[in-house]
Amino acid sequence: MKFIDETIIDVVSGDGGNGCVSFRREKYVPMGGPNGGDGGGGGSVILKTDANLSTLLDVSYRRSFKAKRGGNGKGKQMTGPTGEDCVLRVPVGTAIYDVESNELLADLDKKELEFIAAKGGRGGRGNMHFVSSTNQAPRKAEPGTPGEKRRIRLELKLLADVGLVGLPNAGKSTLISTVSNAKPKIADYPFTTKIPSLGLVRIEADRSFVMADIPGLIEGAHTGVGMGIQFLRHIERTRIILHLIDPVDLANPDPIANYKAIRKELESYGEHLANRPEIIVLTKMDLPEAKVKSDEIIADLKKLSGNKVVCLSAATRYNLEELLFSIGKVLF
Ligand SMILES: Nc1nc2c(ncn2[C@@H]2O[C@H](COP(=O)(O)OP(=O)(O)OP(=O)(O)O)[C@@H](O)[C@H]2O)c(=O)[nH]1
Ligand SMILES: [Mg+2]
Repeated sequence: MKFIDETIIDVVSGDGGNGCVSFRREKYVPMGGPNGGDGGGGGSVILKTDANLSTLLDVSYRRSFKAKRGGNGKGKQMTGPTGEDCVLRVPVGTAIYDVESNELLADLDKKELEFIAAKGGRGGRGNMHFVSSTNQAPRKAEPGTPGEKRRIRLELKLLADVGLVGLPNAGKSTLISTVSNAKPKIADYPFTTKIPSLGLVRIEADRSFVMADIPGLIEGAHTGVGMGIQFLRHIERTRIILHLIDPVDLANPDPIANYKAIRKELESYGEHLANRPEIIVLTKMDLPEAKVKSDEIIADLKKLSGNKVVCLSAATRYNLEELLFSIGKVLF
């Protein structure tokens, strides 16, 4: 189980703009004094925590992040424009390390925290600053200081937001492998999944979450039957439970009874888990008999659970968007 999301990026701040050499030109004033303005400061690369994110997916899509250069100063004491910062949004809990020294630079453990990963260069001073009693017409101005360049590693301990539960063969691993980067083993025999896995799911720009796939539960799991309920601890802190039901499970032909059996196992694990928001997912809708069966039971299942029921096919992606949308509504 990959507990840590990690990515390495290059951050480059903007150079400061150069100071300007310029002199006043006015009618009837033969020798105007120096009036070259300062260069603008370069932009910084800033990491900022966002409570809506729970993975580093958005950052890891790009390798390098660059802020803008400051503008050069101009005559008439005009300061150059400040370079725009480059702001990266990262999830709360992101730790930042310098790749070269492996030093921990910052631990962004609260929301709306900022860390300047590369500070923008300073703008150079224009020649108006260099007047002295011996030099009334300085031809000197400073160049801006260069921006910083640094390679950093972002590290995030993953906590699952969404947990998948259901009988063996319900289609849990197939679902996580369809919507996320997780690639668990999938097969048509029970208890294919023996260890939990985590997947990162992206639903739109700046919206991603962590899904956990765990081994199937069966009736009596809380007494140790099958693989037991010990794996429920991996989804203990999730914010939603997706309860997957195969409506045409040959080994367990009554989907309503299946639903109740799994609910009983969740309840025996603890109220906190049983009271978690739940979305029921009827799987394998590409099979005609699954569609027929789901039409028969959907009203009863809604009434019994009081929860949303989504009919889904991971194989054809039927209603996959709708499911992700419903998850997004609970999470964000
Ligand atoms: N036709 C069809 N078959 C599916 C679909 N999703 C899963 N399956 C099949 O159902 C079987 C079980 O799928 P898994 O994803 O391994 O089920 P699981 O819930 O992870 O099972 P365990 O790990 O044993 O608990 C496999 O043969 C899958 O190919 C689907 O959308 N349509
Ligand atoms: Mg599985």
